Amino acid sequence: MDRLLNRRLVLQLSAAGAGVLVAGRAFAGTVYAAPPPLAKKDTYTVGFAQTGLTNPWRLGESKSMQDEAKKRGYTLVETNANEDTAKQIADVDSLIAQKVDILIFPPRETQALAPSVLKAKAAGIPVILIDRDVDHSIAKPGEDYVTFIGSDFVDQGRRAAEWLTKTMNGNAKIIELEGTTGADPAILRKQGFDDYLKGTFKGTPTAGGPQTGMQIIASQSGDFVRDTGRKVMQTLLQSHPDVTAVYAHNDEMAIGAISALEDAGKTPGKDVILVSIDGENAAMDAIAAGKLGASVESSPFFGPIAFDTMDKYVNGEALPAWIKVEDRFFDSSNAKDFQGKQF
Ligand code: GYE
Repeated sequence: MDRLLNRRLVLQLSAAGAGVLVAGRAFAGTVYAAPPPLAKKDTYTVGFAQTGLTNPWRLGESKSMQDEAKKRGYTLVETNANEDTAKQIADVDSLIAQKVDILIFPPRETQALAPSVLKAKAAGIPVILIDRDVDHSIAKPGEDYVTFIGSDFVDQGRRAAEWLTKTMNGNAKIIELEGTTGADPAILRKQGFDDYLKGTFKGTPTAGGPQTGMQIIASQSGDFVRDTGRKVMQTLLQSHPDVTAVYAHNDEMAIGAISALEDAGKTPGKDVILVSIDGENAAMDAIAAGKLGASVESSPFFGPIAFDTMDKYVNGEALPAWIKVEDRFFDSSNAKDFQGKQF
């Protein structure tokens, strides 16, 4: 996008005295037709509103952001929402009030955090979203925020479904453990997986059409949390003792499900085949032990790419609306090589 043109539009809009409506509240002041510019400086204060620090993935992401900020001599102001969406909204408000130079953060829920992106824009603070995206009907990349850096969640779901279909020879009774309700990865990982089985996958249609033998017998949120995954699995096992496969939207819930299966006297990897997403250390161990079948990678190491993107933005480089992170795949053929090397 042409930054000069953007500045001209900014001037036009501010001259028109336009206001902006954010979640029903009016904001006066400058309205940018593009994300607010960020001037070249020696150092920056970066606001990083983390969703929580309750799993290895989040800890890995925070460390990656902290390490990279340190390396560049930038100040990182990190908040912790303790996996509470209302708290993350308040955290972003407070980072805006502190007038950080830029906000880089993962919106916990795709709709709930979209107005926060618009508020930052109205306050003249550019936003880069990492790992999770907001609803584009409320806030648009390249316009309201700089870009989204993250994985192709739909494709992660598709890859999990493809692996499971092959491994189960097209026949399975599946329990799906969904991530946080309203979170971009939970919505899209479900879409990719379910659509593959229905034969309605968009983009890369399934060669074999609908997988009629692959039945999702229950699908419930485990909030991306290990112990919640264990409890949900424990409950679902009572109504669905005939389960033969589990698709968990992250490794932590798969590991919780493995405990629940073992408690119920089942052998994970034999009686029930599990597939999940992330690629954390505990998943590598579970794959090596034959309990978890496979894990699609979803890397938490956003520090280097997030700060590189920020520098590109400062330099006026054109950026795509989505900076896609490529994901590897872990199964019994390679998990041993990654044990202890992940997060
Ligand atoms: O898969 C999960 C975490 O937003 C992509 O959130 C991320 C997901 C990740 O809690 O483990």
